[in-house]
Amino acid sequence: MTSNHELFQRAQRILPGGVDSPVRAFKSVDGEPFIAARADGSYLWDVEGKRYIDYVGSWGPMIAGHNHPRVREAVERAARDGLSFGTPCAAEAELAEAIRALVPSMEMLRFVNSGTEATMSALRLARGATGRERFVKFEGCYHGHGDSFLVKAGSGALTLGVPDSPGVPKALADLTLTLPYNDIDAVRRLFDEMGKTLACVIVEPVAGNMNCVPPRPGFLQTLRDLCTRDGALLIFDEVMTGFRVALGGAQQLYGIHPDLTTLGKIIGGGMPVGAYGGRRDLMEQVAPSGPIYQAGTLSGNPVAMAAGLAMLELVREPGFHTRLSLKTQALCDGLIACAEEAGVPFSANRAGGMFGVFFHEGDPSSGPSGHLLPVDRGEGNTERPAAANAPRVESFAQAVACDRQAFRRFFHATLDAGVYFAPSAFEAGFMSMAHTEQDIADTLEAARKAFAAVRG
Ligand code: KE4
Repeated sequence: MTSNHELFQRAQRILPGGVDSPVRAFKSVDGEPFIAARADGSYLWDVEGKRYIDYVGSWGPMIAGHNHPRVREAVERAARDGLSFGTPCAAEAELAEAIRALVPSMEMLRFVNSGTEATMSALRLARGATGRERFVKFEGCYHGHGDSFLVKAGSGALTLGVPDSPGVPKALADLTLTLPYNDIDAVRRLFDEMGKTLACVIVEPVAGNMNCVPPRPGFLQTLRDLCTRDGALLIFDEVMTGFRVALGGAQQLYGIHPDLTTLGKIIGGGMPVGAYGGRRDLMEQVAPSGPIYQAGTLSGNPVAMAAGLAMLELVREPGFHTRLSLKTQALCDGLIACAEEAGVPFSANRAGGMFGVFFHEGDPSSGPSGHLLPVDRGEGNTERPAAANAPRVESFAQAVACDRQAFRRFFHATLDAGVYFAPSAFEAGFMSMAHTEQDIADTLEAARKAFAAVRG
């Protein structure tokens, strides 16, 4: 039997870092990744046959559990008719209509092959439609690896961008303005100064790439109001939150109507699919109906569309998101209780089927706390959390200040016990409908021991 280590060694000789996406390499938690051999339901198995309860779920798509029979059978059926046509196929409009039914702000949309393509295209559309070049993103938010997004806050008063990766042209980075997430005053100041020069604001409506950080009350509405006032477009990047924090995504959960939305992950059911869409007057400016160019060989691939259609059927089932939220709540409340028992300063944020765990420096007497986001009771009837459950972590600066070494120890202790959390203190976790009460009980048993290891 080939070992995880041998296969990773082989991969490192031909793939940069041995991976096709950096976070998979375990660089921020040390150690080597396991090599997955198969997945089913809430579990992954590595090549050595070890089973893991999986809270990464392929970084979001596996909300119904891995290898769901209805998705797999849809893929098998579609594949029998051919893998790719390069012509229109009926499933594209079918899936687009299914998405619009759940996300009505997407009056018209275009399929691409990843979240990165979706955000790159939405930004080009915003720039083309407004004739403006500058745009705003938020520190700690990730919108894929398009050049304009690999930019961090500059030191300048105008928050001019600084490339966050070699290869990103300074001239392009200068057009990206970066603000602190959840900082309403900073947004107001920037808009007062240059709102009428902005093409758009792009935001993760629940941040999932600085760990899980929910929007402060009023943050998203302020973005909406100021974009409307100054003629900038509001882009909700719902690649992660779409169909995960609520059936209609964060825009349904928080009642905000963006001009454009980007999607990915869940809408492909595990196959490579992204989408961008929104106001019809904007989308009709995309080629070939308009001059703003965007294209893709495998966009709208029939097999991927079939997977997406099957997945949306599953998430539309009555009570899906209520049940998913309750699973996430059981996990987070249990982790908070285990941390309290061990005297580890800890907090957890959650939103529907996504969550984040934070290890705090310093005095355990500060105790753990949790942040309850509105729990969607279905039909958008969300129960607002009591003010007492204010989030412990609601900014990038607070997330960065957390104890990464403690997270590393927790991550490896739970991994050794067969529980796979995201291999980074700055990633969100993902619950699936396949996770059972027993899975959560087993996870909490492993966590109880892991918190003891963190305490040392
Ligand atoms: P992809 O190009 O990876 O399909 O999507 C990019 C993207 C865009 N917007 C948001 C809000 C995202 O979270 C992502 C991708 N998410 C990461 C997880 N943090 C994907 C995992 C990875 O990079 O390997």
